[in-house]
Amino acid sequence: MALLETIDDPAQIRDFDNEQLQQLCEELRQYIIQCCAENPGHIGASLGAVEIAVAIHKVFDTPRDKVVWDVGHQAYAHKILTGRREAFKQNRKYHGISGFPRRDESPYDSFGTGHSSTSISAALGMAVGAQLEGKKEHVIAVIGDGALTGGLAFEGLNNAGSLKADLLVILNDNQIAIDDNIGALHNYLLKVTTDQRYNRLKKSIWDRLGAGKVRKWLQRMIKSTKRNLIKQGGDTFSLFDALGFRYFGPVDGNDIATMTYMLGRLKEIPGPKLLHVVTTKGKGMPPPRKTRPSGTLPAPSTWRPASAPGRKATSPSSRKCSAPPCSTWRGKTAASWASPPPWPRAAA
Ligand SMILES: Cc1ncc(C[n+]2csc(CCOP(=O)(O)OP(=O)(O)O)c2C)c(N)n1
Repeated sequence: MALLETIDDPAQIRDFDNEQLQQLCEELRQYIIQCCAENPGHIGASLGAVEIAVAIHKVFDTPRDKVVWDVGHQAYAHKILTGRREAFKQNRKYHGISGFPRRDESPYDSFGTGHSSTSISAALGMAVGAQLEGKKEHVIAVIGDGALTGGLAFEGLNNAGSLKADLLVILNDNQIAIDDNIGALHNYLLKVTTDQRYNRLKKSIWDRLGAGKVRKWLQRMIKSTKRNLIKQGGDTFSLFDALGFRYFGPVDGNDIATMTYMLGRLKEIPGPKLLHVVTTKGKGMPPPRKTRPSGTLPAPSTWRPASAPGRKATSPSSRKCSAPPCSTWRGKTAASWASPPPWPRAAA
């Protein structure tokens, strides 16, 4: 932890080069894994968002610039970087720090979270407030593809797009929420991230980006060609544009060089913009089991908190074989507990 143990304030990383940032990300991952092994928490979401946190604190002048983490369960790297490295050992413990951002815990936690889908509206309020006070502040909302499906997130997008506020939304797309994501928005994002023509174009654009006027002109031209091509290509990329946002991405959200580069550029662009990043939930951990516990599902009478009397422990080795997703699993368990309806069932 050579680098991490020297950092008590994110201002210390602003001069880091990509190599140092990369090392810092690796150290953060190791530290999160190490601490969560002792003291469990939202490890998967936070491991996936390490580069997002590092890039934000590298590029933006936090805490003057504000970052709002949706739900807040993915913000462990942010907490560790913002003066809570040692305190993180007591994450979620009695008298320890909260597992979510809290305004009374740190000036870097600009919004108290826990509930999902609130970040865009909260960040929008901050951006409009700064504008009214004539302050030059950047406001960033980081929201997952799961939380984006919440109605309040759309209310925020709708509002921000019409107010033309200076707001950056980072959409952290790992294609999973608590369980695998489903629904039309999920299908839409999948279409965006897997569109090969788009990805080829995107790569050629970003590869060409660099200094020099000719290059800049070329970039603009390629960009507008890309947009036109995309628009002609159908409705694939129109959702965020239609809501008044400039859409950028998809880019690799676990690549620190790409992330700092993109955020550095977006910092200069006014108005509402959305950066779509693709990340891997649980990055750095061994691959999760493809299957879920089955057959070991405790009978309802034993499905109680670990400390409750009568609970049966299920050792990891006894958990094997395939089973439905955990939402189905939970639903079925709850249904099995429910009393049969008082009226007679219709004959099938
Ligand atoms: C209002 C509300 N409903 C439900 C939840 C439960 N919840 C916790 S995290 C989460 C979404 C997680 O998915 P995503 O936003 O994709 O983030 P990821 O964990 O994949 O990074 C939800 C719905 C919540 N926190 N608040």
